[in-house]
Amino acid sequence: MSKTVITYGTFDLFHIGHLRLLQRCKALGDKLVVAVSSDEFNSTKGKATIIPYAQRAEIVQNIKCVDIVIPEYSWDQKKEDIRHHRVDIFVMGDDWRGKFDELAQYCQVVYLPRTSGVSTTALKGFLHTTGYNESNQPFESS
Ligand code: C2G
Repeated sequence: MSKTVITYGTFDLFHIGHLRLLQRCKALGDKLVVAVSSDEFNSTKGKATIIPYAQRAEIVQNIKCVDIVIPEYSWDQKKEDIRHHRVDIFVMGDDWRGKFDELAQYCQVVYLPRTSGVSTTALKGFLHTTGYNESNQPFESS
């Protein structure tokens, strides 16, 4: 009986913590659906993305353990996503522990320990303190 896993995230400046999370999600089932936050939704989280949604989604789609990428437009779409994709397990890193427990009425809810020592915020801070001049323009790959 195949098992479908779903997880949500921005995946900006994709790093090893994101990869490890996705790999561990996939290890819990057979099919992995990843909802990538749109730039607009991400700004409601108080975070400005550096890498535009289309590129973040394409990077995540091309990761070996990822089967389907969908956009995340709002906090409220999870229940519908779980129904639509017949999700068995909802997974988030444990910085979100407890925040999505209400989804336990629809599927199993799992919080996995984060990978220590790396975060997009830390990467941005490192670039800033080492002289990277944070511009407000989104990064446009050449
Ligand atoms: N993560 C991790 N280890 C890190 C950094 C992140 O395991 N060192 C996990 C987070 O816990 C999350 C996922 O990687 O489960 C994606 O992290 P972000 O891109 O920061 O996503 P976030 O902004 O937390 O958005 O509706 C839920 C939100 O969209 C989650």
